[in-house]
Amino acid sequence: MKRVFSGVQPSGTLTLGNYLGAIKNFVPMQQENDCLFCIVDLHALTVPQQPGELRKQTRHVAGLFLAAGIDPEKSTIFIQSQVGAHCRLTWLLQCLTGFGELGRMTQFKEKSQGKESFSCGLFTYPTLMAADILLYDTHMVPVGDDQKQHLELTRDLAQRFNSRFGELFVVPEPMIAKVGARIMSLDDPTTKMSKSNPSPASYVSLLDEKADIVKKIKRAVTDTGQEIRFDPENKPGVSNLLTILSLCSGQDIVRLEEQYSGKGYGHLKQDAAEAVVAALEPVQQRYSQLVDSGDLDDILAQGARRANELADATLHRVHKAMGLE
Ligand code: ATP
Ligand code: LTN
Repeated sequence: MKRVFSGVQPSGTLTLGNYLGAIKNFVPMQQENDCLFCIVDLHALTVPQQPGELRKQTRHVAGLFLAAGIDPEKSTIFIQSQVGAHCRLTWLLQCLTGFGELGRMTQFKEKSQGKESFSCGLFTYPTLMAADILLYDTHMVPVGDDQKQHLELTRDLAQRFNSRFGELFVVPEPMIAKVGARIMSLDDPTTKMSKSNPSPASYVSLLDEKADIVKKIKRAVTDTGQEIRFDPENKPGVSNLLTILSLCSGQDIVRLEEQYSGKGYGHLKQDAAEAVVAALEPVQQRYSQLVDSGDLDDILAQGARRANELADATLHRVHKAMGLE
């Protein structure tokens, strides 16, 4: 059995981008793999968070994992801060990471750009992510396209550690979907849809009401011209809607292009909106049943127990290899 690990930050209400680019792809992986899905609250702290909100959003992500189809009987769901080994391995990895390596991370450059001040945590974020992954002997990491560079650093750190201290870490492979790995903002299709975007018109939240979803998609920025064709470079808005429609309806993008030949953007928007509503409806229904039930606490406690066992065993091996024990 292969080990799968992925994390989602409780930094806001999850978006359609998180769902199509990551969480939806977690579900089928549970059949044949040992999966761990983590709510990475320590990562969320790299930018300011309001404590009550963070607590609420952490439960929210756990509830959405379950509502999206992650089965706690098959997979381990846990909260990062409940497993102390993540921080302890982060320090050890930081001592193997070059300052320049972290300075080249595009997510850091984007998130720090134009800010008067930002935390050291924002800078060292990728070493915490590497610790998350390496603690569990992870083979595969399903993520969106934006995490590719962080995964490369994780692989480099695993290899660096192994060559200095002996083969200890599994070198993980990223799993990035061919379609949907980068869902774009609705109001600016040249930037990634992000839950931290201050403009709610830029994203569909997984808990948006039907009328809001329709309104947001109908107002999505499209491109000049009238042709409906998949061409992310020249037609980013239309290509984003085609991607969303394809993933929510299960239809191939090439077939959709044929189907919309000669039709206007209005048709595409209407159909994309309906497909998103239909895709999210079952998730929203399950979420409302789950979030207030006590089951969630039990699932998270059980998840933390298993994660702590696995992570402590790895940390112990790392300590021995590095001369700390
Ligand atoms: P933030 O906006 O707060 O930085 P985020 O939504 O970009 O957060 P995460 O919550 O950590 O980041 O992302 C969880 C998963 O969703 C990751 O695998 C990430 O690659 C994926 N993801 C995030 N945004 C998109 C998107 N627009 N399209 C596809 N996948 C995405
Ligand atoms: N950095 C990721 C979230 C994340 C993650 C992980 C993803 C933290 N730890 C481990 C996969 C594996 C993000 O911002 N999307």
